[in-house]
Amino acid sequence: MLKRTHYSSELSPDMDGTEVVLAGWVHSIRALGKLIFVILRDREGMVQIVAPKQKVGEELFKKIKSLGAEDVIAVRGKVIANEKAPNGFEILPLEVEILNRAVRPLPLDPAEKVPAELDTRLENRFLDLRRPKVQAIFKIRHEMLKSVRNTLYKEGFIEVNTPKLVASATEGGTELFPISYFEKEAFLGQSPQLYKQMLMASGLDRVFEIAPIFRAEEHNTRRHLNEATSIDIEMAFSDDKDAMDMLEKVVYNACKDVYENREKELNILNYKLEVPPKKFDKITYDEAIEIAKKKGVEIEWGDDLSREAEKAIGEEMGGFYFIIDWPIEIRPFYTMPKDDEYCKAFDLMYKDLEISSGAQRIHLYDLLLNNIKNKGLNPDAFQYYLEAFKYGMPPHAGWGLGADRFTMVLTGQENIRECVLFPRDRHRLTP
Ligand code: AMO
Repeated sequence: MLKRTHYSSELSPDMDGTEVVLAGWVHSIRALGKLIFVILRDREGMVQIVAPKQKVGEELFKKIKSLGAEDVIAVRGKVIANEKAPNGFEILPLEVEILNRAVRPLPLDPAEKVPAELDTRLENRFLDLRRPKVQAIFKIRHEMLKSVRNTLYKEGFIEVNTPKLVASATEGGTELFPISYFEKEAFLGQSPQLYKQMLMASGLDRVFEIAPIFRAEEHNTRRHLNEATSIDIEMAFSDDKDAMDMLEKVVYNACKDVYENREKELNILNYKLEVPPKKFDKITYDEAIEIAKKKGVEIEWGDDLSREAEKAIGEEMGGFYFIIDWPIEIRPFYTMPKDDEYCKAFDLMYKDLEISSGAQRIHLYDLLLNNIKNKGLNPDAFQYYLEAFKYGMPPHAGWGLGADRFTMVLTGQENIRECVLFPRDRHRLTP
């Protein structure tokens, strides 16, 4: 097999005369009598191959002519500078290896001559992913994940992996996916919450995990998945403000890295990403409710923010902002109270989209046990977790940042499914 020497993006007119090997898919082919134009597409872009019969010879010409859309090929050829070619150069083929043929007609056209509905695209996701626009989203997602890891490594966080087969719920409100675990009842993990906290008692001190969370949400929205990826952190000897500072750093750096390193992909998506200021505005829950009320949304103190409320608040605030000081009743049992009514929880919003939730946690055994009881939960189900609070648990705080929702923000997508390779929603379990 011919071995690739360059991606298409690594070629330029000043390489005129250089012999290279390219590999990829036939994006399009056009035969004009004794001249064939093939556009070869690889991960990094496209390149034009021009085969004049008289130069490449009868045999190679015939082989090239036999190619069809989406066949996989490797081409050994010469870079020829040509002002009229798409990027100022083209490839004169010397050898073509047909690595695999594609069955035609294709269920989806990666060349995008025929537009397709999202459902059809997701059904044929491997083909859909060949589209530069779709690949751009996942390159940006990759850049974000790399940036997040780099920031957290720099801040002294240790990357961990916690179990996803679990015995109890953590986030009140959302439903669990039950599974059969031999003779026991078990569930798919909604959040690494309890494990992150137990690790604070282990002395690992600062941990993070990037892993799936499973939510049996019945509703099919543009912001919810049944399997999402969560970027979770927990930091000991820290409070809610420290956790928010860390979230600002992570989000700011990711925006900056995507802006600086993925200009090409942002252009393909035709999206103008703005690097936010280093510090984000903070409003209290009470202020958020006032904004929503002022804009005519029906909402009472103590209600969670409805979609309408989020939209109204997002319209007023724009960009990234925190909502802090939430009523105790609407936050999970592990959240540290601030006083009798409010707790040390926060949400990070981007316009009307919640992208992260976090809090300072309760590190005191008695208070935590009381809270579990007050929320109507069974303390026995949390015994293994509660133990960690008896023998030296430091104060701690953390957050979960939705990787899929954050990718929506970084790529300007309106539907979360666009930001996930193989989304799981109410109606989709394959591919
Ligand atoms: P929460 O339940 O708010 O908090 O989730 C944290 C973030 O994860 C993302 N997210 C989702 N994304 C897509 N589809 C879903 N169904 C979905 N559910 C959640 C969101 C959300 O902001 N244990 C806490 C975090 C913590 O306090 O550390 C938790 O899970 O972006």
